[in-house]
Amino acid sequence: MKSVYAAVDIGASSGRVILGRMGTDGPSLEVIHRFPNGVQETDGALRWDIDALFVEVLHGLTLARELTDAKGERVVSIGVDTWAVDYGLVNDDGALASQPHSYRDSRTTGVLDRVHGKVPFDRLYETTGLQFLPFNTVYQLAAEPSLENVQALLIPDLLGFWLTGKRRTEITNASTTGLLDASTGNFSSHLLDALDIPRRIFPTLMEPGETLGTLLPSITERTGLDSATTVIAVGSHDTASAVAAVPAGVDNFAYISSGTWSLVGVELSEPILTEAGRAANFTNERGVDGTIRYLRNCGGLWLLQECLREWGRSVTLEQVLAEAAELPAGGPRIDADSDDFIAPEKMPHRIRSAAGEALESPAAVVRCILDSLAQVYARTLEQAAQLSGKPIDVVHIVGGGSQNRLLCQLTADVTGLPVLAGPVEATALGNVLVQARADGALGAGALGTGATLDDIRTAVRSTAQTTRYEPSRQTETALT
Ligand code: ADP
Ligand code: LRH
Repeated sequence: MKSVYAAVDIGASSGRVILGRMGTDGPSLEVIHRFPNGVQETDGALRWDIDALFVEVLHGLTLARELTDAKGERVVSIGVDTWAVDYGLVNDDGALASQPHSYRDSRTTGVLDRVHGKVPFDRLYETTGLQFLPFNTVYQLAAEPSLENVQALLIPDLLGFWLTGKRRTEITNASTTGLLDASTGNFSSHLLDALDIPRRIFPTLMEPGETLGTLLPSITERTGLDSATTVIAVGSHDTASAVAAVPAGVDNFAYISSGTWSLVGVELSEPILTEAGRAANFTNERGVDGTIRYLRNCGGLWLLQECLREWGRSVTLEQVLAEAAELPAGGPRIDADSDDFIAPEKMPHRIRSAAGEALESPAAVVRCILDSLAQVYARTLEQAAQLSGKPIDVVHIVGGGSQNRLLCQLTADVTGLPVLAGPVEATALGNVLVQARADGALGAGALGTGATLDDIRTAVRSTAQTTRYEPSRQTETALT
């Protein structure tokens, strides 16, 4: 029976359940279920509706079973990745205290000084190498009324717990908590103690490729999947899975994982915990196979998503992008990276105020967003090269934003570097390929479980669709 791998990939704006198959040419994906995601105000806070998301996951897995049954295939494993940082608090009986807070909630504003009073930010950075973001898990935990007798399960770990009954903490996502020691790869007991966070707060760490467990009877009954189906830890931080599937064929590459956020950086084998890196707010997040994602979390297409939400049906993404592409280069720009754009609501108004110029049409607002993002990308890539000493010959853009032709071209223009855009579903590919490797199925079995990250990328290149954008001098000079 042919083996199929199910990837559950939930971003801040949408989720999907995808079937991955390994063919003689390489991996192929079939998106079988898509569902929207977004923050909602509930009980006076911005939260994720995790119960509704889990219903969607189970629906997707049921479809996976139906579709594979019909073809005489079998879902051998499931991997779950989501956005980072957020978690659900679960008591000893496994009950969830409340729907998880979203990182866009303002509850951490009042606790930053308290945390830094106990451990100043430079000391946090020295240990964790994590960039300052006001919503890092460490600050969210400080905003909880109590951490007694609970464990924090990061969102993919929470979904994994609901599928298998097993509690673990996958390491790529753990590296976004602000409590993982970047040098040792363990939670820092020193930081946990200094911040009065109980040591048992996070379940034991696990690496991508390890088995979390098999499905609970309630899940096999609900989905029809068999009880031998395993849940495999993948790069459960969506960005870790996306970076694992960057179709790089050379060493000197940089990546932009472009979705709600833009994750802009390079891949390293060791963390860089320097003062200069801290000043530039670069992060050292863990990647698949112990790699380091040396990157900055920069503003992203959230700005555009929020404008579209406000404009409603009268403005479509396709139309507004086409109109924005017709506008001249060199228009107004904003700091797309500013914390002022983290919260939802009134985005067009906030962008117009920040631009300080009349942006008459939706297309003018969109052009301003994209010019500004391209500028942030160029600045960040230059810093990444400088701080890491790693030259950059090509920039890979993956994720939903890789379909935005204007953004890709502007990025090539402003950086002066070729841009290779795609695959759109890099995250799901990274998820599927880590599962396939764990199953010994990467490289048609020849490489088996010993396949490296390079082998994973070679597999991606064999079937991924990419579009190349060359820098055009005209726009480059207009924007820099
Ligand atoms: P996340 O994982 O953070 O939810 P995605 O990687 O799914 O984000 O990317 C979502 C973004 O991709 C949207 O905000 C949108 O701007 C962009 N996008 C999606 N489809 C298209 C398209 N057809 N053309 C251009 N951009 C697109
Ligand atoms: C992208 C992402 C990013 C994090 C943010 C919270 O989806 O995981 O890497 O910084 O969400």
